[in-house]
Amino acid sequence: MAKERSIDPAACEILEVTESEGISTAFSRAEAMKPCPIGSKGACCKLCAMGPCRLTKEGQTGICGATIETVAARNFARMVAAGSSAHSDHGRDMALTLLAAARGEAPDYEIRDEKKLLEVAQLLGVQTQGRETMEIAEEVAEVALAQFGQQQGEIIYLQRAPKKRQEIWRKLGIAPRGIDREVVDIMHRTHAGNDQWYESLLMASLRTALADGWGGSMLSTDITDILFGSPVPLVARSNMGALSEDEVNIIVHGHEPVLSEMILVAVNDPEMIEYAKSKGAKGINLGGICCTANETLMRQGVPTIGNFLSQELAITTGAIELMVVDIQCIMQALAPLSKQFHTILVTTSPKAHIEGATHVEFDEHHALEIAKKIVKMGIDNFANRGKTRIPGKVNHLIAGFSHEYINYALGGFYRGSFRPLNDAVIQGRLRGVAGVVGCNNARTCHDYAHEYIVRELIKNDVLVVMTGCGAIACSKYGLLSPEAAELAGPGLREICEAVGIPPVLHLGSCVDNTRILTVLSQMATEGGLGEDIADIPGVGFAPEWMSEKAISIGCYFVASGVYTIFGSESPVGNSPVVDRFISEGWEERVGGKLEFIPDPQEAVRKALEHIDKKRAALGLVEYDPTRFGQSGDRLMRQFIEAMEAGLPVSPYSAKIPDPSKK
Ligand code: MSK
Repeated sequence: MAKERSIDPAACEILEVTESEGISTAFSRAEAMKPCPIGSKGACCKLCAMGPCRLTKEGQTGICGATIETVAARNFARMVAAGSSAHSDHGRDMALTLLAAARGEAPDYEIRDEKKLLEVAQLLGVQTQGRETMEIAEEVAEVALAQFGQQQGEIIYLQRAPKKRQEIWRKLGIAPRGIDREVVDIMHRTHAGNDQWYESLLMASLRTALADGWGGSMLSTDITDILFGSPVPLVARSNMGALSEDEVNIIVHGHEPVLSEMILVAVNDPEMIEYAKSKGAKGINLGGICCTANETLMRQGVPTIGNFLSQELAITTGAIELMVVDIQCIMQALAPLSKQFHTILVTTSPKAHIEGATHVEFDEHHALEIAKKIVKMGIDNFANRGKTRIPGKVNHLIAGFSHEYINYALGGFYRGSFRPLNDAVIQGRLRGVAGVVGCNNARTCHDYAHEYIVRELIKNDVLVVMTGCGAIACSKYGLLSPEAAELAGPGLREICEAVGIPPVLHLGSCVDNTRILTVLSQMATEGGLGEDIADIPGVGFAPEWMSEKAISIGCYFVASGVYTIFGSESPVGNSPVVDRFISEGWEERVGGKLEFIPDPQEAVRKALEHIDKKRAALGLVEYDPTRFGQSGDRLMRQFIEAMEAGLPVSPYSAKIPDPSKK
């Protein structure tokens, strides 16, 4: 049974325990409760107290007369608004932290990437010459925050998109005016008795999603890099085998690195380590779950213990003293589950309380002090640890790519900028590019679709970039390691060997999908692949999506011109008209389309067909893998040797972090 629920051997091992001991998990609950067939396909309207109206019969309307098209489109639009608000509010909190740091009110934070600060300042129109770093940082934060409340005009970052793309947005009237404004616009227009034309609702949804992708989320990524450093590739570990039998295990889970970076500082404090030893532990071991894992993984090499569906399983190992969470993707079930073990669950965000958890409110003005208090709680709990069952499964990956690093790596080893990447596509060495992102979903086999799709794409010479829980999934199967080049098609393998990169690049957390937008934008402006993102032979995937954030992400990719494929059934499936509009209708207008394809094989087939169609439209040579695959390179060897030795070295940066953290 466990093997049908997950392809992750560590997860399967723990699922056997939960099944035999009757411990409730998302896996068992999904089995016990089938999804509502009306709500899951967008046919239930509960926007007013005359309903809920369930439109299950041909031609049926709600009490107010709303058609199935209106109901499905309104439900979809509200998913976009909720997803956009979550990611963008995360971006706002990053900007507020930058502001506090710049004003000297959050002394535990600093500017770790000054170069990025200056780049962002220039993009935001902030004067840099003759000014102190903190003065620039303060104005960058203020300008960023003003983007949220802006009422008119356009958000600044739209200018990062290719000119042709910007014109499309303006012509269609979907260039976002302000980040918060677009979210409120959707909530207003979906109130009973307002916008009741599915086309209008769905085009407005694209504008809101753009405010997230090219606004709140993009600001979040940039400001996070400024505060905590832009990622540089490093070798790290993945899966539950990275938990320690003899150290205090502390897990960070959620999304905002404002918390997790301070917890990391606290666990490395010599006083804390000594304190842990005084309690009988050999030290303190930090691990991550979900996107907080991605944040600390890509910048600091902190191991990822698992993705969304691993959060309960990690506690079931009995080896976690304390799990500290902030925002998003945290299951309420963690609170009762942690009581069955010795784990202390600590919530920290005023926006994310969970009944039964211990709440220690985080405040960036006293960040380290609070982080130490939380770590101490974990250490004190070590004495309560009972029987553990840590699965001995661990994989290595290279994390921490960014558009800046891709640019640098290709430039450093080749001849500059994105030219080599574009040339590889033009010559057919790469058939195309793909972004595979998103969550896990207990309605599908854990990690299966991620692993299958990515393996097939690289086999077909498609370079893959990944974020979020999808990236964590594929790291567990070795796909983010240089050795995975052996699974790649001959052209992609040749590039991996020459440049020293894996065929699947880790680009960060789910908020960092904006890095993919920037990569695509730079490819489009580099030349040779058309003038717009929609011209590039590329696709987007969210094979195991579950969150409203994923819907917003999918929509901003579509609005940017990308063919985007989601797994599972369509959430607007009960309205064929709306389902067709988000595919064909959007494609006619913005060049990108959204399709829900539950079968991963069919999804890959359609993706490759699309890539080939785009190649043909550009007049590129037909993809022919037999022309490539004759090279090798020493850099690849170095990576493999480093990983075989279990060293967290980064041949890129020549930085050798503390070996005790291996
Ligand atoms: S954590 S939104 S389950 S990717 Fe970003 Fe993972 Fe999806 Fe949450």
